[in-house]
Amino acid sequence: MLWDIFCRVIDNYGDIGVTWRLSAQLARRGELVRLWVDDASALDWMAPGALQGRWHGITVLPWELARSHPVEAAQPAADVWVEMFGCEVPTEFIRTRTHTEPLGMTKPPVWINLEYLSAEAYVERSHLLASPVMQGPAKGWTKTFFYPGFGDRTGGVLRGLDVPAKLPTPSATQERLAALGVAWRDERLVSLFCYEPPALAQLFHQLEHGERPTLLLVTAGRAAAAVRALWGTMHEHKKLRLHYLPSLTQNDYDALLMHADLNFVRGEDSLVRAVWAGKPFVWNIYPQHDGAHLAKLEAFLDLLNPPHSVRLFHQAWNQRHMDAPSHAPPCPLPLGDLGLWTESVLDLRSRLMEQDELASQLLGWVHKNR
Ligand code: TRH
Repeated sequence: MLWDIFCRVIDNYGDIGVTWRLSAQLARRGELVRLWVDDASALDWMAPGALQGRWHGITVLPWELARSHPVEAAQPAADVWVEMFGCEVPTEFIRTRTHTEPLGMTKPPVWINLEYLSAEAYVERSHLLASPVMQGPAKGWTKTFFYPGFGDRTGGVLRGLDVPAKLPTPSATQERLAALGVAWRDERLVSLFCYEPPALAQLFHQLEHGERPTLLLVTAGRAAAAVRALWGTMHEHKKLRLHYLPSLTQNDYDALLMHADLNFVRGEDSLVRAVWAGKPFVWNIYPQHDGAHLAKLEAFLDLLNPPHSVRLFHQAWNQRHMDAPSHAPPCPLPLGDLGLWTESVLDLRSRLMEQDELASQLLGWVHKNR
């Protein structure tokens, strides 16, 4: 089948990261994807070759083309339209399709609105709800809401083929890190991908004074900027050593999570990868102005059911500067609870392994409803 997948990048890398991952997984199953995106720049490092058409089955196209040259852009007509995260197919593009295929004469595409991931209860209630289009050129057609999620009655999460069956050996880790230009001295390995958590300074203080040396692998972008704001040009202090990573390919980033002892992740896509990596992790949830992210965080923690100390640390890690009391009590990273913490991640991972993953579910549903 031919899929038109539409993505608008709001900020950060999650919108395009999830969209790319879904496109790649569909292509791996023999589907053809036209990926319409308004800002494809992150694909340059996330999936080298994507913009040059070197990924079999996927063509990355500028969103603007679907608007400015809809007649050419819409040819051949796709079987499926996917709107990622509530973005909307350009009206001009829809109009071309409704003009050439007036309602009632030929079939409209299967039209999916793929939503954000959440562990909240509304996901099961809303998954696969139909939404009739009430206005515009496609009036009378139907979109279907597809909700990623963690339960049986949701659309599942993206997986891929690379979930490790066993832990990587130290020599495999050494090799993987060397390939990324990281010299590892057998310290505790921690990866850091975050926004600007006010608790960062406290975490550094704890790791500097810890018993075991730590190598902190700081990802490029906002995490690196937040760390530099604290540490300036310093790279090592007491028991803590920093290594600033370049922007990694998505595959290299996924692999890194499997090799680290502990991962700090954020947003949506890296959270899912952290679960697949099977290592303890801390989630920096994408903050929303109305505070709605806090209920989403709690719902996920209820699902993960980690030790109480991990829940407390998440609450501290996800305080924003404006909410953080200036004399917040110290909330240490619960390194003493790593065993139970890991167990909770592995337990969630095995529950997810039993679930059909997102690309298969989506494909199955589209096949049934064409
Ligand atoms: O970048 P994010 O914070 O994205 C967020 C979320 O998606 C959020 O839900 C959304 O509303 C907001 O953006 C607009 O975090 P996320 O979701 O983990 O996406 C990061 C992507 O970047 C993921 O696909 C992994 C990838 N990545 C790399 O490929 N290489 C890297 O070096 C790093 C650090 C990340």
